[in-house]
Amino acid sequence: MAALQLETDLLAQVGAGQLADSAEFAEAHNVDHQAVVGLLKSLVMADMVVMEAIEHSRLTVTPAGQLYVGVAAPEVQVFNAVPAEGITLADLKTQLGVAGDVGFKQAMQNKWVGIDKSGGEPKVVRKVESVQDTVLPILNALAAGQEGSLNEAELTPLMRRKLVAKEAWKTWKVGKGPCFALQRKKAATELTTDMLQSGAWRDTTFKPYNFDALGLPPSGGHLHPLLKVRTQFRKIFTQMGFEEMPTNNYVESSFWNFDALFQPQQHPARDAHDTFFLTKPAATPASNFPADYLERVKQTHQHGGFGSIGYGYDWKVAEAEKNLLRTHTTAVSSRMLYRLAQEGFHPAKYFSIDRVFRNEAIDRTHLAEFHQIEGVVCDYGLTLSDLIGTLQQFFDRLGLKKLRFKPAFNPYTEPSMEIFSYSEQLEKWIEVGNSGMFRPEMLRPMGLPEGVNVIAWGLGLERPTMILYQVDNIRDLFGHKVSLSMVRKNAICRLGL
Ligand code: FB9
Repeated sequence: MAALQLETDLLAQVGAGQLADSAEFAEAHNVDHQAVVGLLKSLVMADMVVMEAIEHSRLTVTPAGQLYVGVAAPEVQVFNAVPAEGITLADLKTQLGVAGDVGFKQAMQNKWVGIDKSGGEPKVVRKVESVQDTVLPILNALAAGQEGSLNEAELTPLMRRKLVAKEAWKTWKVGKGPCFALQRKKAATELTTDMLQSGAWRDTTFKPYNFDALGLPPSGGHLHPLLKVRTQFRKIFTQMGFEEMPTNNYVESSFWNFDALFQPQQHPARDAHDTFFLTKPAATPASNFPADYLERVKQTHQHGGFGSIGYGYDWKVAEAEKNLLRTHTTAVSSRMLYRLAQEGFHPAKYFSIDRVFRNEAIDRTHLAEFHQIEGVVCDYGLTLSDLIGTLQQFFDRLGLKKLRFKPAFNPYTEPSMEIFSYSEQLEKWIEVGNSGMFRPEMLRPMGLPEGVNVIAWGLGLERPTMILYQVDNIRDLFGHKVSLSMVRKNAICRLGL
């Protein structure tokens, strides 16, 4: 039946004061009761009618109880299935299925059966001669809709056994509302100049503003949590006077990624087990590297200098030419420090936050790529305490007040320290990064003046993001398994706030 016709009939009945029960109206018009309720709600919104709830409830046999209607109560089925010599519980359950399970517990409770352990295997045996099925008549009566003949005492235990349940629902008595009319006047949704000029606005019904309406959610972009945390880290670095390094080159040469950092060519990190080497373009011709600087790097690796004995191995330019996916943004720091030396040294503070790639085992917190955050401070006479002080400044802004340092080793820093902090959120000490003083074997060949020291530290972007956004597995944060709704709905980043 057309909605409008239904509305007209409904308003006519209300007008005649005869809409005592919305269910009867739905039945009479052969429409679903929910449709009538929907219509009523919109008429209430227009103040045309008022609705008064009529509570209904009835007891029905649950789907679990349906199994026994017209058969026998499960406990009776069990009793009947127990032969004089007894039966194992397993056989009973095989024989009766669900009824066996449910019935056995109840039959035990009714002390109709018991367990006889005297023989080998425990047997279910009868403990009474006969039983009377007081449950089946109730289930049958209910299934037949004869609820009236039953009393609470009989029903409560079956409700507790979830064989019977109370079903409650509402229908509505409908009366005239303050703006009742037999026809719904199309409520105007806007005040137009014509209405104003003609004065028609005076007897126009306007659709009431629904100030609770949420309206369309503002569409717009959504930042991935990693990018929100990155923004916070950027803010912290810029607040501390750091300048961001250009990191827009995932592909790097071994020269800037390893050799410039005084990382020896036979270092384990330099083989394909740890590093993604490129096949095309496989190499960066050495002519792309500053020749004099390349020679100094070679000499330093082979013979040392600047107080170092070097590694004493045969340094190969071919190894340095190999292209790879950068394993750390420290490769960018080496380029920046070389440029700083070439342009004429001045104290500087740099930072980088971008992707790095490591051919490592993937687990809950590690992928083959992650975002490295790095801070570098270069100046005359910098010491380890400057590094520790700077780290306290930096992590303090992350809300990590208490730091501990553990001696560590990096090929390009000496001394090196792993950084640990007490996370109030996780209530434990966690590793929050690594740091050190860049080696003179790295800095001097670049041309950085004697006396200039460079302190640096690094951490990941993924771990803080996982902790802040309670993401347990890194695959749910980064990669093809990420749910877009997580990106759409993730909260503001409160790091350092
Ligand atoms: O980020 C790490 N942990 C971390 C950082 C912040 C944080 O904040 C919480 C909100 C409160 C929580 C945790 N780590 C470094 C520690 C571990 O997660 C570690 O298991 C994984 N590390 C990555 C490398 O994994 C192979 C994190 C990544 C890392 C480690 C070292 C460096 C950079 C990134 C470095 C460096 C460095 C050293 C000297 C000079 C220059 C750079």
